[in-house]
This record gives sequence, structure tokens and C-alpha cells, in this order.
Amino acid sequence: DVSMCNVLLQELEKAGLLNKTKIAEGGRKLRKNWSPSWVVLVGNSLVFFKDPKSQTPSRNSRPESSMDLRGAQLQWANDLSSKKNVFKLRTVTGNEFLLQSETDSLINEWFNTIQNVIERLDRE
Ligand code: I3P
Repeated sequence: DVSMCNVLLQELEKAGLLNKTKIAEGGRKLRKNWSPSWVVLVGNSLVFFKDPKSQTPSRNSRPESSMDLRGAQLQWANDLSSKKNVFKLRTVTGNEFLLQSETDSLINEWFNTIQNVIERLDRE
């Protein structure tokens, strides 16, 4: 509906394709499984969708997962991967994700945007 679309358009801060792997769930370490993910920053959350290129077109594109950025920790984490341009996000509940891009400018934009959201939430 139109009003919901307006809300989403207002709150949509950023969207794009990044490589993603979850490395911990509730503080418990997980095996890495890198895959391209369509990442959307909307309101206080990062929402992850499957790479649109790797799935058949569908109107029912539910998110794979999402994370609340309130209280989250963000840090560069090139020591945690052989890939370049990697940062780590940790939720208050102990879920940890690595996000990566081969493009320096793109990963820097994501880092700065997410950091701004976390800092804004910290001040609230
Ligand atoms: C992992 C896979 C990951 C790699 C990870 C490997 O092997 O190659 O890409 O992480 O390294 O263990 P597998 O497919 O057998 O699970 P990076 O690409 O981020 O280096 P790691 O164990 O040193 O984290």
C-alpha cells in the first residue's frame, strides 16, 4: 500500500550487494559460508536478501535474515579473513557477521553509513 511504501522510502538509507557470512550465533562460533547478499539498511536494521541474480524471479522475496543495529559493534576485521575489505558486525545478542566487497569505495561507504546509524542509536 502507498503509505507503507512512503515509510520504506523515507527510512531506506542504503542498499547494495555485499559478500556476507555469519560467523557466530548467540556467541557460538559458526563455520564460514560466504555468499553474495543483497543488503538493505532500513531504519535501525540491516536486512539481508538472497542475491537476486542467484534465484528465479519471484514476487515473494522474503528476507533471509536481519539484524538490529541498536547496541551493535562495528569494526574492520581484515585479520578474520583472507579477503580484503572485511568488517565485522556484532549484535547485542552475540550474532556476528562479516561483510566484504572488492570495491574499496563501496565498503567504506557501508562502514561509514552503518557507523552513523549505530552512533545515532547510541545517542537516543
Ligand atoms: C573456509 C573457506 C572460507 C575461508 C575460511 C575457510 O573453508 O575457504 O572462504 O574464509 O577460512 O575455513 P571451507 O569452505 O572448507 O569451510 P575467508 O575466505 O574469509 O578467508 P578461515 O577458516 O581461516 O576463516
